[in-house]
Amino acid sequence: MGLSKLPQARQGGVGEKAPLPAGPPELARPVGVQGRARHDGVGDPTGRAAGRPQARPLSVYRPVSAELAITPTVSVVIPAMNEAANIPHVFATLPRWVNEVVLVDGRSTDGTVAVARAIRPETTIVCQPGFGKGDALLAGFAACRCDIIVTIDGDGSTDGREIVQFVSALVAGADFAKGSRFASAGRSDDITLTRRCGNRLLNVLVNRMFGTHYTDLCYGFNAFWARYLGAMAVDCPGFEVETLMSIRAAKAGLVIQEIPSYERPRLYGSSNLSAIRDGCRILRVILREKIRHGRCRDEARDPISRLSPGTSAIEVIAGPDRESL
Ligand SMILES: Nc1nc2c(ncn2[C@@H]2O[C@H](COP(=O)(O)OP(=O)(O)OP(=O)(O)O)[C@@H](O)[C@H]2O)c(=O)[nH]1
Ligand SMILES: [Mg+2]
Repeated sequence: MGLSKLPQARQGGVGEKAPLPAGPPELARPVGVQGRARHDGVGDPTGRAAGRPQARPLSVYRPVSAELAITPTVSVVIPAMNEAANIPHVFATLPRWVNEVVLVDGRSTDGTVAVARAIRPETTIVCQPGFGKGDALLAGFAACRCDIIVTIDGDGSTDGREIVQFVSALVAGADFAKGSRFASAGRSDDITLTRRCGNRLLNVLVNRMFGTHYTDLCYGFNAFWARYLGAMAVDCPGFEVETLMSIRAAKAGLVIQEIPSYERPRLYGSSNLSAIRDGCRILRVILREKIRHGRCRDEARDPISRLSPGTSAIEVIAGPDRESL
């Protein structure tokens, strides 16, 4: 498994998030007092506890596997353009402990949004403002309210049951969990020979230029702490987005952990990716990032404002009452 040990980033986050539901009620059992006790009586409206230790609210017990329970909340962002036939399969693999699912629709004409809402009414549906997968992810990130953000494709090629491995890596200390079809037990039954070779070349290039150890730059299954959105400062519209995020994560000094992943062929429909066109776009992004010496932590501390300067950033067309969460 490739592991890039880089200095810890100091980059700040994306601001305060509103509280989220803690997942299914049966998973939300308080188990004990967390944090240090207060001795000042603050927070006790009766004043009766003044002078006595005051505990913080109980934390929530959220098991994500037989061996692990976590406190951070998890958003899953799914870019989807005409994936109505695939969305039921994608949703079916999502773990029950995921707090928020954000589906970013790319002006689908096949009823993708209706299918998503019918199967999972609490899904947050975002209408992307522009075009392309990068644009869709940025709009999805802007809608996320959780501590951890996971990105997964909507074509059924990736398995949501692997999310636990990404989240485990993050809670164990990684800043950015990068899915890889070519690390350790990872595999792809989807990628063509041409694209496999192109991907390998791009990996070699990036690893040489930025001192990284990536094995799979162009893969859509990734996870990171939301507080590092500013460090990655996504500002590209297309399929080059994963490469850009990977380079910027490295430039920002994030701790990067690759997670082996299995990619199956997309279930229905056809790919939106063009090997030549998108390969060139990825190459351009790599060169641009090399020329730009500045570290990303100094820029775009508010990446969401890049969406549509001066206007409302995203259009959330359905989802839970955002004020109440
Ligand atoms: N919202 C939105 N989603 C997109 C856009 N382009 C691609 N997607 C989604 O991004 C995911 C990945 O796109 P794919 O077309 O499967 O591309 P790929 O996985 O890189 O290539 P294949 O391996 O050939 O499938 C899918 O869920 C697409 O529906 C877009 O412009 N807008
Ligand atoms: Mg695909």
